[in-house]
Amino acid sequence: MNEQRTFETHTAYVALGSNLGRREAFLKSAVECLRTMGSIQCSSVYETEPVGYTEQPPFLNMVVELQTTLPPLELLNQLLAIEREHGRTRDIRFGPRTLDLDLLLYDDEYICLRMLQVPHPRMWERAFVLVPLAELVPHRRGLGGSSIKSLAEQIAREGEIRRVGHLR
Ligand code: PH2
Ligand code: MG
Ligand code: MG
Repeated sequence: MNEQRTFETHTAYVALGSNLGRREAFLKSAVECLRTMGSIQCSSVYETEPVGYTEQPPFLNMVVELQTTLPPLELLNQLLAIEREHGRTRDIRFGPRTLDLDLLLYDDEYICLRMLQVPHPRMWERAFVLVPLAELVPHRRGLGGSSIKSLAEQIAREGEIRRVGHLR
């Protein structure tokens, strides 16, 4: 992995989630922050049942495609800074949060560092990630060589993920 800044643009996919407070406002504000880092394209927004730690409110989730010149670790640091600016605290693992920004994919790179793993190791089992991601890159190959679209269809269960529209 080359951590030097170049003028090349890279394509990154970022998952956004919120389940505390003004969820939609947090997503909107985070999207505006991402827009300052490059050009973006947004999936729809979905309301999703909590996965993992289930004693918490439902989430709003979406995915953003970002064209950026930032190398992966700089991008990660920016994402963590945006989370902090939106009142994110880290109490319960997988627990409620005002804003979660997870780097899913960065070009076709594999990154395996203590603080950053790309592709995101849990993305393949999460409908709240794969369904919005499939809107942006349905034909991209994912785990086991299957398309993101077919992986999303395999795990999306009715009632657990519901499209609520686009951010305006
Ligand atoms: N994030 C988690 C844990 N569980 N469930 C849903 N539905 N959406 C999330 O974004 C989410 C979750 C940890 O990051
Ligand atoms: Mg997360
Ligand atoms: Mg996170």
